[in-house]
Amino acid sequence: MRAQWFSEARFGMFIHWGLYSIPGGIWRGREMSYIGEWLQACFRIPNREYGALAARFNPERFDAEQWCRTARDAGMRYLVFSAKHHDGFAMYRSRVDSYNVADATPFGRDPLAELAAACPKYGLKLGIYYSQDLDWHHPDGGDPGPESPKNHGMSWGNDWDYPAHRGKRFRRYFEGKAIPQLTELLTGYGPVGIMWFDCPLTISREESGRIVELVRKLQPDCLINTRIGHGFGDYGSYGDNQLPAAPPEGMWETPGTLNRTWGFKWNDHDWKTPGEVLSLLASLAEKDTNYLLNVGPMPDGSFPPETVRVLRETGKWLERYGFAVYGCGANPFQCSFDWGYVTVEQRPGKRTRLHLIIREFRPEIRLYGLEEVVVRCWAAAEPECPVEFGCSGGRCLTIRLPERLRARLLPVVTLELACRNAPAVCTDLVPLDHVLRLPAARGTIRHGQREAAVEPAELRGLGAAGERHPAVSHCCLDRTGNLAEWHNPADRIEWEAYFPEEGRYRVEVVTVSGIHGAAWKTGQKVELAVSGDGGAANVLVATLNGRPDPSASDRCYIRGSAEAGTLSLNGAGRRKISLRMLDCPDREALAMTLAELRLVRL
Ligand code: FHN
Repeated sequence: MRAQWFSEARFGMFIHWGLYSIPGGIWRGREMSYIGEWLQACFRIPNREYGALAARFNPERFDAEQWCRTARDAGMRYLVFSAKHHDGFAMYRSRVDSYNVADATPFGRDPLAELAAACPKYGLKLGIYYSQDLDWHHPDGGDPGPESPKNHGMSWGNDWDYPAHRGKRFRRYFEGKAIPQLTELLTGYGPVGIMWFDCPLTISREESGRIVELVRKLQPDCLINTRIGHGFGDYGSYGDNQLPAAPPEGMWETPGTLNRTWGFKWNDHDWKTPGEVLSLLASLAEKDTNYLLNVGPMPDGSFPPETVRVLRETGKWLERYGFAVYGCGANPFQCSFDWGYVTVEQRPGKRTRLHLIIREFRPEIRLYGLEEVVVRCWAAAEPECPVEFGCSGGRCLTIRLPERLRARLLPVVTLELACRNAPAVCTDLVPLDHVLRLPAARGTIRHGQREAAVEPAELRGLGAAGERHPAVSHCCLDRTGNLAEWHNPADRIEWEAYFPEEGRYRVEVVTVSGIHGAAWKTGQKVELAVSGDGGAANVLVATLNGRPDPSASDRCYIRGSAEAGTLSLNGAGRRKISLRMLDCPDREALAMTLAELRLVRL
């Protein structure tokens, strides 16, 4: 299978490097707050001035082998290099346009050619980023025009050098620059593993399709991400730094920043710690999703020292625990766990293994619903130490974590099962450690009396360029497994769950923000009804009053939660739980994206 390497790889290096790396977020003494590679649009720098940066581009420390070695030693299996970003400056030797790194700079070399030569030596697949739509240097580069929403107050297209929107003919750019440059990239650099496209804002369906055909013709094994636009592509790109809530269908990838920018910025020191990066990697691995982690090299061609430090740690961890990530499948349980992550390793002809990647140490952890016999349980490479486990009633498996794991960074405990195939897991939702988690992705969504079917077309494929969801009349499960755009009082979500004990429960509504909104937005009035076992429904009406989740580490799609009061349940048993939006005071600002409902036993 041509995509097998991708699903096994799990971890790749994204590289944003260009003229923008020289000013590094500061232009004429003014500092930008947005991502560094958007410098030209942010300060509306004319091409003549921005292009003059080329005369200063001479990265004497650039060493393609060193970059590839760092990626390999970090445990990465592929690399995606920005051959042309929105500024239109080619970071390779282009015969089509002299606005390129080899012809316009004193450096005079072709970094892409050097990377293409180095990648195979370090076992890396080469991927190429190409901004197929936006091109601020070309007079006809993609421009949604003055009427369209801006990107953080900036124009998507170059309306400072080329303000006459009506005169722009995207076709001229497409035929004259994009297609010829893509042909160069696909013919001049050996095998390309991925063509990574971005921001399909104005490109037509026919044009996206043309690019796909070109890639297929010139490099039949090359994968294409869905940001090519119009539903094309071999694998899905989540939004930047976006975390899916549940394993998706098909192959996916999340591109993520190590600080708050893609292109280098002198003053961005908000680095994720190795623990945060590894948690994100494990969280994505348990959703069967790859992590494309960004590096923004400095103007001298070296990686920022903080980047190198973090990558060294990911490398150490993956050397020890990579077996729990590479080639492993998604968490088979109904929920994710507060203590960490679960992946499945299926080995041809051998017993299946479950790997528990522990983010927060607890003396005991529990798994509910495993319908397979556990043969053996151990903690890897400690040196290997046996781990006690036992059945604590029903389908609940208790695993006692050895004390010596407490001080380790995300240690891994492995359960070997008797089965040799995908483990059977029961689909019941039950409280675990006194918390009943009801993920949106496991609920049944109803629009009035109707059960909601699939994601409506308006929402499909969104998020690639950080777009806001368009106004839709009903909520729906989005591609990340969250219930998005909930403002309609006719909508509700229902779950069936089993309560082993009666008692009082605190109700928490866990939400997630898009990049435009706060997750803990408050003011929505919701109704929670719990019914079953013949008795009258137990109803709670509450106005949400939320707060951000302090442990949210993704910094972009931030989770938050709101308490909705307490609820008493008389008697144990099976219950139907239904959550309804009674009133959403400001649909534009307060539409809710529900991640899960939590009932915490008091
Ligand atoms: O606008 C770009 C941005 O500069 C960066 O390249 C990211 C990486 O995923 N993609 C776009 C925004 O989503």
